[in-house]
Amino acid sequence: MNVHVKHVEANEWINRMIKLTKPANVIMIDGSEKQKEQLIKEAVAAGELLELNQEKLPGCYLRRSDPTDVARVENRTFICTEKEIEAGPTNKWAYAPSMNTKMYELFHNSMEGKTMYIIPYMMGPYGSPFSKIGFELTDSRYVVLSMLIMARCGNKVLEELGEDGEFVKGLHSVGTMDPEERYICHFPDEKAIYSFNSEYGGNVLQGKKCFSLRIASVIARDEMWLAEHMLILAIKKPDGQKVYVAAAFPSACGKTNLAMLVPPKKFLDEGYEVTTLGDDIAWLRKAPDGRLYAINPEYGFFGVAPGTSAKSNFNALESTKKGTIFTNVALNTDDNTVWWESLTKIPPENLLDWKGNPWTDRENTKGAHPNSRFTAPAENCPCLDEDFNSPTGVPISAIIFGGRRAKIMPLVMESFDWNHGVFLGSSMGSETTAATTGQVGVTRRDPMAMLPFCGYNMSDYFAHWIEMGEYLGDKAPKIFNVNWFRTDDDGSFMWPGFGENFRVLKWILARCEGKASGVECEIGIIPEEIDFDGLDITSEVKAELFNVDKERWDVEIEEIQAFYDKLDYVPEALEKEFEALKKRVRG
Ligand code: OXD
Ligand code: MN
Repeated sequence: MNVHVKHVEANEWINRMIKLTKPANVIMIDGSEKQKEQLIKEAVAAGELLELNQEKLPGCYLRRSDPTDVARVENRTFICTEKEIEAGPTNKWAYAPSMNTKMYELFHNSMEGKTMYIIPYMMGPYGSPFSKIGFELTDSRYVVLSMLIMARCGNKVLEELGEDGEFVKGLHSVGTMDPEERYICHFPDEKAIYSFNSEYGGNVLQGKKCFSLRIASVIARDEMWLAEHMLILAIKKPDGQKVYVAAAFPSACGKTNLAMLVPPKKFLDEGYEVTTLGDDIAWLRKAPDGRLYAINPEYGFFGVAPGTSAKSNFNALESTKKGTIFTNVALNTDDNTVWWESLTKIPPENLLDWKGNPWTDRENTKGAHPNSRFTAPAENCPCLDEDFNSPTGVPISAIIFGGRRAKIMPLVMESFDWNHGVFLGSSMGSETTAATTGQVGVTRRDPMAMLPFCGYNMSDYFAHWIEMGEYLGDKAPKIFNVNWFRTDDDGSFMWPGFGENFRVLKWILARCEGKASGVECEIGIIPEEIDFDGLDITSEVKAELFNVDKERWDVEIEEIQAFYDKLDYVPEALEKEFEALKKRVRG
């Protein structure tokens, strides 16, 4: 069995992988509707996908995964290099030659009797200097159909690759699903990704976290750009001008909701509009005009279903109404549609839970898995920005960091300058919720929301950010920090969040235009005034949202120190920022 690809190196590698895995069949994914329809037909016949109500949800299917394979597995995700210091203490490292041998053993004959699908895919728009190409060779139809949503795939990609373009190698096999032998391996030196014994999107849709963050972050360091865990959105002002921002939040902080925010009516009436370019990943480069431009390398949304409703995120919900694969949500057997927690207040009567069993114990179990997902085409999104496919990307005016902090962080603040902004990103953290861990309220440091996604040493990553600031000079975006999750003494959220977050964006926008004043405090620049007009909150709450509690900050400083102490080194510029913070807080 062999195939022919025009690209000499790709051709040699693909045929070597065919020899290694020994599939019974090989199919090249061409990106055509016809081939996709055929694969869907086969997947439905094989029971891999369940066809949903095609009148209500055209082109939509339900997938029930192996129950052990429902999320990313950080303890099975490896950065494989020659030296441990290249991966650094925040990554799980493996010695590349040994892991290569392990991969060879695992993949040997792994596709026997199966079909290998060759997916040529592109991260980023066609014809863009930002874009990068990869191949994923997989024996999973579900992965192919998901990749067709999440990335630009097929013949057009091969055309862009030509005979000598660069590409990232990727091999995936479903294996036996043994969680103990699950491997998500990255070889940054070889630009290769191997994933085995999983079909979960965050692990094996290789274009996403594996390529666009872990491998791309290494390429970005070498080529002087940034590959970040960031949403991209546009704010259109009443005068028609657009301002673009990119924002990084750890998982479970409402990134998709912010990306697709609907401003309160008052602002819509004034002529403001928010449009979305991406909800998870941004690639940012200095353009010839000196500014930092961003693209979203992805082509779809891989969103968490529970919590998504017409109220919380109308645009995300609309995006799932056609051509979507739902994974591990509940099935409403009355009309063959889907359901998940909070989609409706009262669950429908006849539901099968995410495992496919009648959902009877509604008190103690969930209908949909808490990490159940929709894989939806971005083109479905009603608020998708007109520049989603723009090869040049969009100029970023502000970078926003954020997390879930009950007491420490103000609703919004601006950094004093780029290096201070990098310090904010490097020390950012988020408090765990009941959904993520048994221990509630523990701060997990997650610098730039990249802790699980940086493909190299975190210290070098911070140094790269500092260098990017020098490279961009006075054209660098401003950096902000936001926190939607401040709580009062009873533990209730003080800020309404969701669409009301637009008020914060509006201040950020005004700061970027030099039109709003701020007040310097110990930890950053907070608003002198923010547009709370029409919002029912007391002046005490308003003040509390920006309060800097010095005693708590004293503890926070110790915690940041403890995190910094775990790193191989802290770049001098960040040490300086940290010392300055200590002085401001402790006097
Ligand atoms: C995601 C994540 O799935 O960040 O996007 O975990
Ligand atoms: Mn993410």
